[in-house]
Amino acid sequence: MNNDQKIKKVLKTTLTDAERVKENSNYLRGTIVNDLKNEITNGFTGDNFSLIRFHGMYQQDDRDLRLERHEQKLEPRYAMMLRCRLPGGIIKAKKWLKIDHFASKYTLYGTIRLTNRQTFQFHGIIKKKLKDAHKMLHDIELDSLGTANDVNRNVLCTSNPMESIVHKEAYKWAKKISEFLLPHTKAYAEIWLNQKKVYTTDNEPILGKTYLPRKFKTTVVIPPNNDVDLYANDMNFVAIVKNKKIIGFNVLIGGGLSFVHGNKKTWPSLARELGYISIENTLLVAKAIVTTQRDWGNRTDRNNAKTRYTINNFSLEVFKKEVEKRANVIFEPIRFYNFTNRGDKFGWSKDINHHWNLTLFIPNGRIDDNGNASLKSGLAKIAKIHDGNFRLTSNQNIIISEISEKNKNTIQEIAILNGLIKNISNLRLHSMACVSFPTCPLAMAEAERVLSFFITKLEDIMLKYGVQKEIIVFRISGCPNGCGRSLLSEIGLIGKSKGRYNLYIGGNKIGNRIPKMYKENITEKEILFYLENLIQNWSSKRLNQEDFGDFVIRNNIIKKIVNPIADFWK
Ligand code: SRM
Ligand code: SF4
Repeated sequence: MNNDQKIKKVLKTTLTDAERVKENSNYLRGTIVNDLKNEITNGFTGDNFSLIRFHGMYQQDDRDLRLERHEQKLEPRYAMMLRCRLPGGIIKAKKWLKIDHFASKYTLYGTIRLTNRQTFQFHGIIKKKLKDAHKMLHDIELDSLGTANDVNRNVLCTSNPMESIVHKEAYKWAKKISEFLLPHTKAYAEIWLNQKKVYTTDNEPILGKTYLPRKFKTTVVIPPNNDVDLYANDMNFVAIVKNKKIIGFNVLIGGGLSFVHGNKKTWPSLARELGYISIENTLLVAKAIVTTQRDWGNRTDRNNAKTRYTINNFSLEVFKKEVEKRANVIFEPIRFYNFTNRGDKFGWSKDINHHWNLTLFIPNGRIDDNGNASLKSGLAKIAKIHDGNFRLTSNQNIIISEISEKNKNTIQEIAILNGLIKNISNLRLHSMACVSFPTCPLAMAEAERVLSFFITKLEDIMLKYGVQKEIIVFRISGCPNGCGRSLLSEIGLIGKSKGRYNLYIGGNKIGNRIPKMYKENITEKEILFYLENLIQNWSSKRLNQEDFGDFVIRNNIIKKIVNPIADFWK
């Protein structure tokens, strides 16, 4: 072996710094407690910056204020984003009032942000108020454990209340899997909830001392509604239902949407089929998949560490065999399943118990009171009189569920008065953007704050060509991490730099096709120019109500991505 080869070998086997941080953290404690007492800075120091993520918080600073504060020789305006754990997105309306109150009183922005993983985030909690935030969550039986960093994240579950018997069961599984895969460390309770230190009982039977190589995402989904966008997730349980009961799951693994601009060793991938398992094997199989990824995942390069890369390194067959061995379960052939839709069903519907459900569109999931609407006050007013639940959807929307007949009209009135029910185009209802500026440190271009601008322009274009009633799944992400799931949209933008994006087209309605780059690094004006041409073309030449994404592929405007590893960069 020559020197070059030796160096390459050493580099290859050098663990990332993230691994050292986990290893040295004493089960995620680090010196967070000391930083909480440190009044010199509003931030966390050294490894603690990364360790607080395991407890569900990210240190951020307001990027709109960065330059100004730098010029004034001030520390950036550090504050934390805190993400709650809410498997399946269900929360009692009465508990919502506490969340609403906390956001108003103790956060810099005064808003609540619904995420596209069925939970909510507070932005702008200063360090001094963090313990109050955790105490408040604890009082309403919630926590933020395992909502960030290298663990299993908030578990998604189909939020459609119409099929509630099966939904109830699926929700139970989402909760069970979430709890089963949680970190066991007592650090969270010790640090945030003042519980006694019990070092000796720390043990991580599933995640291990250095946790997972990278983030890990799970869904439980009831076909035919793919509202959770399962193909973007590492591990998915697709319910197989017989006589209104879930009898087992088709298991799909290895989905993920991020890439790095220019780095061809990174690519998005759709989750792939492993096989069918009967319901009693669910946790065994979940554990086997997670521990295989734990042991086989790449810990030397975080850009190649997610499950899809592990599967690519070892092959799906080999990965499957290992899971079978660890779980002592043999996968059966995949049972028939079919997805027909993805978006939320807005408006009123009745569930199987004859209760009413009202699905409300929340632009970007941002719950605030602004010039156009008082979504935050409106939801709080509803929460005050509503005995049932709020269900957060994977599309950043909210379902007021289990409404009694007597409350129906009052809730409808509150919703209308506060701008929660409006006449909204299908395009807007099916749009989504990630948070991006000003809080996201990784943002390259605006997303949430430009979504409405793009939608308004596209609504005009669609009206001009007579397709204003159609649905096009349109999504924006401020960078190629792809949080807005742009790589499962019919038209997707991915930020390159301020005001510039890559334009992707050719995904489909049900979310099992990755779109391909059509134009690179273009301005907002150029995006609208190209989209107007495409929409005009589609409106006049489409066959039988053909969807936009299908049209651009059938007409060879863009090549279909069949195998993302080979096709994404071509
Ligand atoms: Fe995300 C990182 C926001 C869903 C892929 N994501 C971030 C951070 C935490 C930035 C950071 O690391 O400092 C963003 C915080 C912004 C802010 O100010 O709030 C952020 N991601 C979000 C949310 C809030 C977007 C939204 O508008 O809803 C979503 C929170 C979900 C949740 O409740 O857990 C969110 N992120 C996603 C999704 C979509 C999904 O899960 O369905 C993806 C693509 C799917 C996937 O994982 O492949 C996604 N986020 C990423 C990545 C790329 C990870 C990778 O595989 O390489 C990062 C960066 C990282 O982890 O290094 C990231
Ligand atoms: Fe931030 Fe990028 Fe995720 Fe948007 S896609 S929230 S900009 S990390």
